[in-house]
Amino acid sequence: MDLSNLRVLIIGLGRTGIATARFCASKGAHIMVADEKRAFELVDALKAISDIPVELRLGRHDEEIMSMVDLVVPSPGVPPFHYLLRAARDRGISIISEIELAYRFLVTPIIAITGTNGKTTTTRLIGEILTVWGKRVFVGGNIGNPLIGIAGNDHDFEYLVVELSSFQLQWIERFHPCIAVLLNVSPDHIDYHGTYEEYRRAKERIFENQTDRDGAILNADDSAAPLLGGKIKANVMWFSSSSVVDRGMFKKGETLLSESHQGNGEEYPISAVRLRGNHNYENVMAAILAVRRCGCPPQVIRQTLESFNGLPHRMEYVGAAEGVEFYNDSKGTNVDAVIRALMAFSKPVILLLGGRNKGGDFSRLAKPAGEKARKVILFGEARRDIGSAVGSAVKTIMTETLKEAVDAAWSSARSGDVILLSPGCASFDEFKNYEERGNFFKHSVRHIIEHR
Ligand code: UMA
Repeated sequence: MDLSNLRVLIIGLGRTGIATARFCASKGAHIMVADEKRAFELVDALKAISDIPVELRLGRHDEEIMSMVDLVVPSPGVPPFHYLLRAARDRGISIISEIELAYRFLVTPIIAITGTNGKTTTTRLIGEILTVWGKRVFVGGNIGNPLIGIAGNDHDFEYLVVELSSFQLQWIERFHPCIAVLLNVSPDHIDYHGTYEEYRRAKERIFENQTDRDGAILNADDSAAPLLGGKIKANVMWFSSSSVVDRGMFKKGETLLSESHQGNGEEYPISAVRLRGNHNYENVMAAILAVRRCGCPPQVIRQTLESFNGLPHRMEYVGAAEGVEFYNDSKGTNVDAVIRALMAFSKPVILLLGGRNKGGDFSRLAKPAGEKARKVILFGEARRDIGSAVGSAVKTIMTETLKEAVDAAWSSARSGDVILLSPGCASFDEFKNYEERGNFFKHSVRHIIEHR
């Protein structure tokens, strides 16, 4: 792809927009950057591009700018119905995501991971196993370091392990991973995609450009996967935490077993895996299938699994006080993640739920919350919506902020309880992101532990 003198409109000046602008500038494109924010809200971002020639369009602007554009690269957070994207479509202007643009300049094999939940854990685990094996690996994407950051500069890597979101996949054309993993799909980001079907369609595009030389890894417990598996051109491998699969991996008792048509199975004892919970065993199986396809020896995998601790803000143990344990699952921003988190505990749970509603169907929480939670503490913008969906199944307490929710949880906890922040919502009503929310929770918990 020749970017020289191409007129590129980048929408959004966050991490993706900055990296894309820098890359396009290095290739001699004419760059225009549009962002809804004003200059005073973008001070750091503007500093990050101050040394490259960029035409800025801040705040809301006229769709007429499209008459000056050959290519549009929207940041992931820009929804498909955004007025500038609509205007670009109407004029037949090409729209591609940053991962698609990066792909055109990459030479290293890509292992791509998507799914509603577990993608960061699986991405990091694959990266870790390959690194322990001695490979030179880039780990990035939706994790926080955009793929475009290494475009044209990836010759020294042997694998690119990339977490992808539906936002990034919806604007691909040729993007082609040699191994693609779809961990699971459950309703999320409906406010952005419009419908669950659109969200799912975007995720499934991860397999779109694969050929019979590639590997596709799918969850056999996902009811829509058999139909999808039949349409994929790549070699499909399955994983399941509930039933036997004939090509791939499954959980049997306390062992993760792999099966292949050749009958040369392998065993990975769960006792040697640090991560806990069926959802994590699924992530582990998907990771094992991916690295085995790369030829990584089982002993390297076992060795890595014994030391891989998981990630902050994902079912992270924070500490205990007076027999009450605290867990931070701030990354649990959708209903399915909350259900998975609840299912991992056998002790009574006091669940902290709330934040900004992303269009989640909270009624699905009523049954699992009724079974597993002794109380649900509601907070944030979505508290009333969630309260009316789960209130008949479990005792709820209404608070406004996360701080009040933590205090209410601690006041009502008894020895033997688990206090779990798994909010099922986005954080943006009160925090910058889920990390800031999780750190705030951990700080509040440590304060309780130290001052009780
Ligand atoms: N903006 C507009 N108009 C809009 C939307 C956004 O002008 O309609 C502007 C904002 O004012 C802001 C900029 O765009 O200045 C932000 O762009 P962005 O929201 O795409 O954020 P980035 O900083 O580029 O981060 C993105 C991903 N963000 C989202 O998908 C929302 C990051 O994933 C990712 O780490 C980063 O690219 C690098 O690839 C975060 C995320 O929450 C972690 N992802 C979702 C998830 O995991 O569930 C998909």
